[in-house]
Amino acid sequence: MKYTLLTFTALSGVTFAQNFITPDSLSSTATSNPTREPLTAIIDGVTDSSLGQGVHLDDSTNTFPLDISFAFDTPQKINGFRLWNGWNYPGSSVEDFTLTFKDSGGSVLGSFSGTGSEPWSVASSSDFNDFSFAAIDNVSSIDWTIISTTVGGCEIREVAFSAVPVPEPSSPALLGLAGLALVLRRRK
Ligand SMILES: [Ca+2]
Repeated sequence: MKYTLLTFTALSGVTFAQNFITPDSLSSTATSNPTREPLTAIIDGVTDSSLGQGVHLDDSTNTFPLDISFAFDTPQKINGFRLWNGWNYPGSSVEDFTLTFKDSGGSVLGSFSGTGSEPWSVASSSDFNDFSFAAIDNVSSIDWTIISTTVGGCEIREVAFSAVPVPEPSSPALLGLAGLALVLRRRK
């Protein structure tokens, strides 16, 4: 029975929930509507549709495709993208886009293409587009190319990326796995 307990410990310490992180910085030549907010409003951690929490990139001041580059202070293993698409003006959001993942030297590690969808009404914090893909390791920067938009540009409240957590050596998961390995060795 002791063996069963150790096995359970190993499984209970492993978490499969997605862990969303905000990029540490961004750069772009895009121009946010001057009556609205700076581009950094899409990585300020605020996802609701109140004024001041998102950007409006209209096609009178921007040319699409349009690039926004995100950077992380430490390399990340990325397996998902969450886009709080649209803001408080239904009919203006990101449609086709590409994400290009790069390492700290600027070499391309992989890419992902997706299509955003417009919130059906004024957007709420829980109203986002989720995209999942095979994990890409050692990502230091991500180029987000917005290829097409709904009507006359797009509004974006926030972006985040799903990062695969690196387990701490002292975490219950590793202790459990070590215990399981010990039991398997003893069983031989
Ligand atoms: Ca925001």
